[in-house]
Amino acid sequence: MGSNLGDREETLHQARLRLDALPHTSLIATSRLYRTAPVGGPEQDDYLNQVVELATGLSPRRLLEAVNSIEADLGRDRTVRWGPRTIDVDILWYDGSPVAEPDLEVPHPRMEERRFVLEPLAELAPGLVLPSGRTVREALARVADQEVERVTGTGPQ
Ligand code: A4P
Ligand code: MG
Repeated sequence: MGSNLGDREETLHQARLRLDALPHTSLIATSRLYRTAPVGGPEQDDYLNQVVELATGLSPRRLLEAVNSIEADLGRDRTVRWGPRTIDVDILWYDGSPVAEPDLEVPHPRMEERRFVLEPLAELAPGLVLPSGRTVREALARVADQEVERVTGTGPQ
């Protein structure tokens, strides 16, 4: 998840609550929050990024629909690709079910190039083997130049 508009911590908190409240779904692990420099898009503020793990009975497709409605609920306005957003929730990984469709690709095709994804993901699943054959930990070592900083605040995560 990523947010770079408005009260970013509160938005991530609301997104976690909504994910946990989805049918047949519960939130089982959350990374800490990371303050990250924007990758791509126009000049914009830093993001807060977080990775969460869900146990779910929803299919990848149903999960995407649910996630899209959570984004809409939290005020996501899709005008600029890679532009600033109150909330972006992407499906990075779905156990056992790769999906390759025009509007849904899992594992997320750009996750390996992005420290803002890999750093929080490494807290939850450092040994996960990505499509390149590298583990999350190995992929992370290759993007060390991107600016990412763990948020040390005391608020809820
Ligand atoms: N879509 C396809 N696969 C997926 C998936 N695995 N999970 C489709 C979620 N959605 C998926 O996404 C466009 C369409 O992607 C969706 O309608 C869905 O059908 P979007 O959220 O509307 O637009 P976007 O996020 O601007 O585009 P995109 O291509 O998903 O962007 P990225 O590559 O995910 O990058 N920098 C920092 N520091 N932190 C960030 O969080 N995020 C982005 C977005 C760019 N730079 C960033 C961050
Ligand atoms: Mg997205």
